[in-house]
Amino acid sequence: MNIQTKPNDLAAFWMPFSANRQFKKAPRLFVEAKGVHYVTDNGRRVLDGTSGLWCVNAGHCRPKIVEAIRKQAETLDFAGTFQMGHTRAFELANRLTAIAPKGFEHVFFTNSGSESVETALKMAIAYHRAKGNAAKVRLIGRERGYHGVNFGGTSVGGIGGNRKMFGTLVGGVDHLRHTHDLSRNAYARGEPEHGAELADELERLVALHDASTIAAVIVEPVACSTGVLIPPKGYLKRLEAICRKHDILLIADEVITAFGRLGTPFAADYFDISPDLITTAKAITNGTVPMGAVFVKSHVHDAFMNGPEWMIDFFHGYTYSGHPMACAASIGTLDTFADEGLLTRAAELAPYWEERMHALKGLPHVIDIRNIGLIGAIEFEPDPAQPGKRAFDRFVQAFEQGLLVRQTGDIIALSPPLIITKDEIDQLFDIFAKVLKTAN
Ligand code: PXG
Repeated sequence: MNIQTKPNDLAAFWMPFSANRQFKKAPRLFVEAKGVHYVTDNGRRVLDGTSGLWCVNAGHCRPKIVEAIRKQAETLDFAGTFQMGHTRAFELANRLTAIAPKGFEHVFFTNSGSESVETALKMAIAYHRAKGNAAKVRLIGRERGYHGVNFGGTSVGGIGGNRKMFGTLVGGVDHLRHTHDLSRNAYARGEPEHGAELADELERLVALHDASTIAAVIVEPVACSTGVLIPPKGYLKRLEAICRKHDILLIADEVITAFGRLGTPFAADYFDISPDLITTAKAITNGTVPMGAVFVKSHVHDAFMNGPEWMIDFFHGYTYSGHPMACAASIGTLDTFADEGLLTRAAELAPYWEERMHALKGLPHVIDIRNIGLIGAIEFEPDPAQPGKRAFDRFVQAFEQGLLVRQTGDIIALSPPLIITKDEIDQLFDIFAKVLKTAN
């Protein structure tokens, strides 16, 4: 059959989380990338202020990762991991547990952040059942949380727009209040002062549902997708303590924060908390090959190892769990992180980043600026007639001026590759300040 394709016809691809009609009228297309830059289809260089979608932590097209993927493709293209194995998956699991926070001795592989979340939620419920607490099935998320788009993740997630079209979602889920409070914390640098007491919301939910029915609490240490909500000082430790008190598993969703984004390998290190499960994806392969991983503490893992030895211990997994290409890409990524000290580099850049972020204060319509590690967000006063439009216009204008930023609601988020230099940070903010000064 002779299939005629039109390479520039944009109709067939229904783009995810996109304004398809707007995009297809004025497309923004990349054809190449290197280091901290993309190149558009008409040859313009665009500074990547978002590490792709928060995933290209080591910068684009890095040689060790490219070579690892190329070599793997010609050596072992695919081997499953159900009742069989291949050496790369075990090698990678050991490499990952070596950099994980204390106590995380096991890794369960998935292919995305959404799958890591589903895996962790199912693992939490199954863990309690395996321990004889079969009534501990409820899941607690948080308003404005984002945990991917599958049914479990959408259910524990707390972004109204992501939920409302999809029926009743998964039952037995409740939510903590979010921690965003501009009246007390606007223009905070790093962790805001006020709001640790919001963790006590969990006690309220325990009083309502009883601890004997609650399996797990899932939160992002920093809630990035919803516009970078940084936890108030002491909040996460307080949440952790309440979880411990009631035998509730704490799941830290580190799909964005793991692998150096805050200047420590994991956010659990940064905030000095010790969750039971950590969900990851994105930068685990520097964004090159889809992969996710759930980091699991021994007490959770070991609870599954009580049946007959020949029997499957956890009835869950994906065809591509521990895919050889993803494993190779991740090993190349970890080598690159280690060679260049990238898991802690954000800590060195953070003070400079913070200064440049907060210098945007006072520009038109800006109502808050916040930062942590190599993450930042600028919040705009919404135009009441068109909420979200103000930030969307600034995102489009920044792209036209050679800078990629990420828009959510009336917030612009920034998260450049961890290899960015101070000069490039200057370029980023020079472009963005110009956009903010000229946009209406
Ligand atoms: N958990 C968290 C905390 C995330 O940030 C997911 C789960 C889902 O991961 P996958 O790989 O299934 O997409 C995410 C994803 C943005 C943006 O610009 C954020 C995400 C994805 C795309 C865009 O804020 N986070």
